[in-house]
Amino acid sequence: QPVQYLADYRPWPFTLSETRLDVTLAPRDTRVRAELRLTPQQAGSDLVLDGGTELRLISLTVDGQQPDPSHVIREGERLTVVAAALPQGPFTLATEVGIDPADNTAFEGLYLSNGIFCTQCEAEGFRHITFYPDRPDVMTTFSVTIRSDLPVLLSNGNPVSKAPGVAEWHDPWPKPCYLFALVAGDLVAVSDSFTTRSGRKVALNVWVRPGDQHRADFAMQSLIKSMKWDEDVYGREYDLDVFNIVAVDDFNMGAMENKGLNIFNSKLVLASPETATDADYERIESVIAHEYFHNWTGNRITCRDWFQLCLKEGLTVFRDQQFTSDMRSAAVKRIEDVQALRARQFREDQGPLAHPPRPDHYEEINNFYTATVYEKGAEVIGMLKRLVGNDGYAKALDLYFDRHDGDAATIEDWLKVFEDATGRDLAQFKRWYTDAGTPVVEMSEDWQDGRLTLSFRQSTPPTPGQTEKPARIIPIAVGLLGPNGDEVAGTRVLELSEDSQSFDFDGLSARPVVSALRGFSAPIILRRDLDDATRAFLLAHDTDPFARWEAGRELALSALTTLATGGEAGSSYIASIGALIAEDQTDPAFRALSLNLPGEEEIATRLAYLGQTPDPDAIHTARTDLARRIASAHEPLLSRIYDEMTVPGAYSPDAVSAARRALRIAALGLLGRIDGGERAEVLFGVAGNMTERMAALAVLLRLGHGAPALAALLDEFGDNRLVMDKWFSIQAMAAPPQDAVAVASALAERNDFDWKNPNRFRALLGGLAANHAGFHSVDGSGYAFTADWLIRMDAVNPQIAARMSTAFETWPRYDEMRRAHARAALERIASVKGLSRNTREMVSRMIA
Ligand code: HT7
Ligand code: ZN
Repeated sequence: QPVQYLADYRPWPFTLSETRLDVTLAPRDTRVRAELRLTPQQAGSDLVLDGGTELRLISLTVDGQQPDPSHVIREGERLTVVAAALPQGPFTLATEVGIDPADNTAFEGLYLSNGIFCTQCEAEGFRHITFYPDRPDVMTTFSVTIRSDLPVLLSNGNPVSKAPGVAEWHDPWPKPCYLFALVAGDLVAVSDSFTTRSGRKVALNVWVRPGDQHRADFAMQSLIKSMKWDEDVYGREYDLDVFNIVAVDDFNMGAMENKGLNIFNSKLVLASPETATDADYERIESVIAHEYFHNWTGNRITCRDWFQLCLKEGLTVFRDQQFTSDMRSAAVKRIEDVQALRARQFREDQGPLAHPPRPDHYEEINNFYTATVYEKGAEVIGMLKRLVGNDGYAKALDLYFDRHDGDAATIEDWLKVFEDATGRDLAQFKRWYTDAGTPVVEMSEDWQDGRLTLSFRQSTPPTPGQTEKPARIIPIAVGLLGPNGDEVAGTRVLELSEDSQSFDFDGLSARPVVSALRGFSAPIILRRDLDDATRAFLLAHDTDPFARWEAGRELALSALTTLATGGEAGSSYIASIGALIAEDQTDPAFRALSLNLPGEEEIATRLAYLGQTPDPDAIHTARTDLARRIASAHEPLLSRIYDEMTVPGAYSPDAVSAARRALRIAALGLLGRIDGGERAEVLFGVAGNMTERMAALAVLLRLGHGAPALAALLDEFGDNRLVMDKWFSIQAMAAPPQDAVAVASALAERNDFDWKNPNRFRALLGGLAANHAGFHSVDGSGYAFTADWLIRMDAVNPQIAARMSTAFETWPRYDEMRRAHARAALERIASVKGLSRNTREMVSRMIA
């Protein structure tokens, strides 16, 4: 398939008013009969359908007649019925194909996961089920009959009938085929109901394997909260009689928003205190919400084409972030989101894979489900909201739902509703969607006669294929603090729109300290010359939680980068952080976030940004040493925190309890540097929850004392896939760097390294990639090991191989030796005969 260009978009020359599917399930020979009700829109158009090369075409008729064989042409992933064989008015195309779900290891289309038939159709999986116009702008109602002896047979929409061996479903809401789903298996449901504000009673089910029911309650409660929140905050009601969620073990991503039948990776549904961490619970709540919110932002209003992916994903991430802020601590959520954005999206923007939130070309769309499309897409909406205000945002969203319900829309449509609802011209703002790269904004201050002048200069470094980067609209939220820490001017949003700009603050009696980029008001890098004393002041006094945390982060990063390049630093940070964590009234989650040192990857990114070549071993040593110094300097305080932050009573994943545990384990991580792992060993033995056990295990592994704890976990949870995924990943992640590749290699030899399962593969390979100094071993062993496995995975599951290949995306910033090893590994992957389009595109972009 050649490169696809946004500029080449053309509407499909037929309309499709109805799709009927009749599916007879069998592991090796499933039969799919499809009836499509079509009407030509342009005389003389051939009917071109998508269909995988593996589909066995059994029959094809047009209005019940078999066309002349010369009028039906199969070429690659296309099936064409030439115009001469088609009526000029409406007609029915009927096909029957045979497919082999048991052989489907790519988990795209219809496949078997542990005895459960399930589907994954986004982005272009439906073409592996039947011949079809597999594009999101073709929307139709679906009626589905499923034939199988399995007890539970599910599809989209509302149930029509169920008898032994057969079930019928009808989805009245026109949808593109990427939202189609079918599930069949021996499943049990945790059930509840939700009555919408207009009185529709919706049956809710979370379907899991028998025996897992007790781990599905939290997912159900998360769903109910999401349904209520979307009514209260966005006025969006659910629109079917049932909402089903199914958990499956083999799944390429987190979850999928199929209409009325969400399918989830089991790790995002199943949770119990002894198997799931606080982070798992928070993630389950947010992903259940995310998929549910797609019902409006994605399903009722979908995307015209896949270039518009951030239309649904950016908005739905933005909505799920708002939801989590409302359910938990808004300040903590914002800091977590910024950390994730910087770790994943800034990394993308600064490397060879940089692309805009709305790309204008791609080879393989599955490679564009990225942090840029999702998380930066959400940040862009956050900026829009900041620029037009809460009322403007609410009006624009109401207009969006009114105007585009039932549409396959574009980013232009989205911006137009904001323009029409608020009167604001968004032509320049649109660059956030079309231009790649993270803008760098330099801020300087001038103080004269009671007037403070803030001057800004913005620039965006070039990215692949985009050298010119005109100025963007950038909202910078600023507040001013007086010498005693009082806020002398509340938050004001400065709007940058030119390369250079200045703003005055008049009538000030003393020179204030500027708190800038409050709430991380734009996804940029803000550069300002601040000394440690001013950062320490902001860390002590800033009233904006993000800016406060950021001041501490900057102090830590400046110490760590100095230490990693042979300098002396850290005392200012150590003193400031001690004062912060001693603040008993401050949210423990905030204190925990501030106490956790930046990771090694983040330090490397900062060094690269400063124009230096990061040395992974020196970074590791610098971070370890600083952690040890913090622990020694504050041992009594950390020890008190560790003892006090226990959570009495039965485990609960709520935000308040989780915050206490977060601070407790942050203290444990530091104390483990000086107590020989004594506390961690005790905690691992007595903790009744996975959060504390995993934290304790990480401490023990770092010290090389993890064997007994690992054996205990294996004994207790050897048959629990989700716990075993953690068991694999933590070993690769927390191993001392010099052992990391050996540890990963030994794990890969185990019988329970079921590598075709995406979670298990990600656990091991992702765990190693997260061990910064281990993955970037100077002998190239981390790269070689990863390349071996990517090549192996590519032959069975290209999506997973391509996604995991991003472990290499930062390779150009390292030293010559490492670069040579990385390039060799990438070239070795590129040289594989029959390499998938997915991995080929990723690797060639990385070595371009
Ligand atoms: N819209 C979904 C994205 C998706 C996906 C999910 C599972 C497996 C393969 C997939 N390809 C694309 C998930 C979401 O963003 O909600
Ligand atoms: Zn999504």
